[in-house]
Amino acid sequence: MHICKSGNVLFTNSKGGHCINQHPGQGTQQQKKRGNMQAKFAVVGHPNKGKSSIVSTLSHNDQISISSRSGTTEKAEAYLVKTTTSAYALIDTPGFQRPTKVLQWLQQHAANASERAAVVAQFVADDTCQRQFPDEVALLKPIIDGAAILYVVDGSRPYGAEYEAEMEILRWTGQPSMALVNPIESEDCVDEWKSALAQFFKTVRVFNPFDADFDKQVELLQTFSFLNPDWQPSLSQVIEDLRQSRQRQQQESVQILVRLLLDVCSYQYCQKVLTHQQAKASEALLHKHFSNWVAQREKEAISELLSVFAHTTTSFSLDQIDTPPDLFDVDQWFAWGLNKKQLVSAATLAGAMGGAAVDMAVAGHSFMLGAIGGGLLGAGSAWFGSGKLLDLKVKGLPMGGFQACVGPIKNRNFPYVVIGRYVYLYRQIARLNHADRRALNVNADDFQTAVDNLEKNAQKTLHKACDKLIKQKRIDELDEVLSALLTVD
Ligand SMILES: Nc1nc2c(ncn2[C@@H]2O[C@H](COP(=O)(O)OP(=O)(O)O)[C@@H](O)[C@H]2O)c(=O)[nH]1
Ligand SMILES: [Mg+2]
Repeated sequence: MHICKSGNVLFTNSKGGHCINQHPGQGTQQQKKRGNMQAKFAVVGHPNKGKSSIVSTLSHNDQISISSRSGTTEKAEAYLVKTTTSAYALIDTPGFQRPTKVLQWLQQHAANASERAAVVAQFVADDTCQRQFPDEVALLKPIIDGAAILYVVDGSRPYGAEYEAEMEILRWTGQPSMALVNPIESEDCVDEWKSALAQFFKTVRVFNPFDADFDKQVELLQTFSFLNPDWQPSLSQVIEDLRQSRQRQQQESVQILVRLLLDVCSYQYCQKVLTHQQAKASEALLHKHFSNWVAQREKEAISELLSVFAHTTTSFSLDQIDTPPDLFDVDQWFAWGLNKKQLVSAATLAGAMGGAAVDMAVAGHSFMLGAIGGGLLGAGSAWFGSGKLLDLKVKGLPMGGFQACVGPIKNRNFPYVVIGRYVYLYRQIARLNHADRRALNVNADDFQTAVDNLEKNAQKTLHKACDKLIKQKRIDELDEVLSALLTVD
C-alpha cells in the first residue's frame, strides 16, 4: 500500500489512487502556489449513494471499489485526475455514519458561527473523536484541508430529515460546495431532493455516473470550476485536454481497426505436405488453424481498444464475441456485415461489377435483386466469392513435396463483417463509463444503418477499400472512411 501525506491529511492509496502532494514540505514557494491552484473535491454523503461510482467515472478508473455493500470505502482516498497539461483531485470518502452525534459534539464546542470552521478542524484533530467517529473524521479531513464539497444523494429514494445533520455539518466547514443527485434506480424523488438541497447548497445538479456521457461529464467539470475562482484556469485546461484526448482515442481506435483489417484480409496459412492426398486430408486442420488465428487477432484488437479507453477490469469477456455469431458463421453474416441489398449496392458503387450487371444496377436495387440477386448472391457466385470461405490451394515445391494453403478469404462481405463487429464494440466501449462494471451486451447492431448514413462518396470509398482488401491491393484512404464509422452519438 502506498501512503502519502498531504498537509495534515493522510491519504491511503491502495487501488490505483494517486497522491496529491508526493513530497510535502519539499516544494518551492511557486510549486506550493501552483498546488493550491489545483482543484480538489471531496465526494461525501450517506453510504451507498454512488460516491465511489462518481469518482470512478470522472477519473476514468475502473479499479475503484464500488459495491452494494455499505461501508466498502473505509478511508479517504485521493485520485489525481491527470490530463496532458493539467490535473485535479477527487477524494473518495467513507459515508457519514453518525452525523447527529457529530453535530451535537460540534454544537457543544462552538459558541457562535465565527468558530464553526475551527471547531470542525478541532473535531478532526481530536483523539477521542478519531476513535469514536472514524468515518466522519476521514471524510471531513480533506475538506478542512481545502477540498471543495460534492455532496451525493440518491434521487430514487425519498428525502428525509436524517440527512439534515450531514448537510449542516458540511455547512459548518465553510468550504465551497455543491450537491449531486444521482438517480440510481429512477428519477422519482429528484424534485423533492432538489427543493431540500436548495436550502443548503447554491448549486445542485443531477448526475448519473453510470449513464453520463462525455458531454455531461464535461458540463459537470464546468460547474466545478465555478466553485472556486482560483481553480478556473486549471479546470478549463483539464476540459480542453479531455476533449483532445477523446479525439486521440478515436484516432487510435481507427488505427487499431486498420491494422486488424489489413492483417485478417491478407492472412494465409500454409503447411508442407508430402502428397496431394495428404493435403486434402489436412484441409480441416488448416481451416481450424486459420479461423483460430483470425479470431485471436480480432480479440487482440478488442483488447487494444479496451486499453485505449482505460478499461482494465470490465467483466466483458472476449469469448462472447465468438458465439453468437461466430466470425465464420456465414449464415449470420448478413446481420453483421452488409445485407444482400447493400452488397449489391457496394458492388455497383465500387465499380467492381462489369458489363450487364452494372447496367442492371443502374436500374435500381430492387429490380436488380429480383433479376439477378439469387444467382449473384447464391453459393458459388463469382463476385461474392464462393459459398465456401476458404479454398485449399496445393502447389508443388521445388525441393519436392507440396505446400497446402488456405486463405486469404475472398468473400466480399468478410471485411464488412470485421468492420461491423469492431464498430459495434467500439460504440459500446467508447460510451462505457468506468463506474459501470456490467458486462457489455453483444448483439447484432446498426452497422448497416451506419453504412447507409455515410455520404454517397464515403460509401463509395468504403466499398472500394473493401474491394481492394479482398483483392490484396494497396489502400490509402482506409483511415478516413473508417473514422466516419467510428463516431459515438
Ligand atoms: N444502476 C446504477 N447503479 C448505481 C449508480 N450509482 C451507484 N450505483 C450502485 O450503487 C451501489 C453503491 O455505489 P457506490 O459508488 O459504491 O456508493 P458509495 O458507497 O456512496 O461509494 C453500487 O452497487 C453501485 O453499483 C448508478 O448511477 N446507476
Ligand atoms: Mg464508496
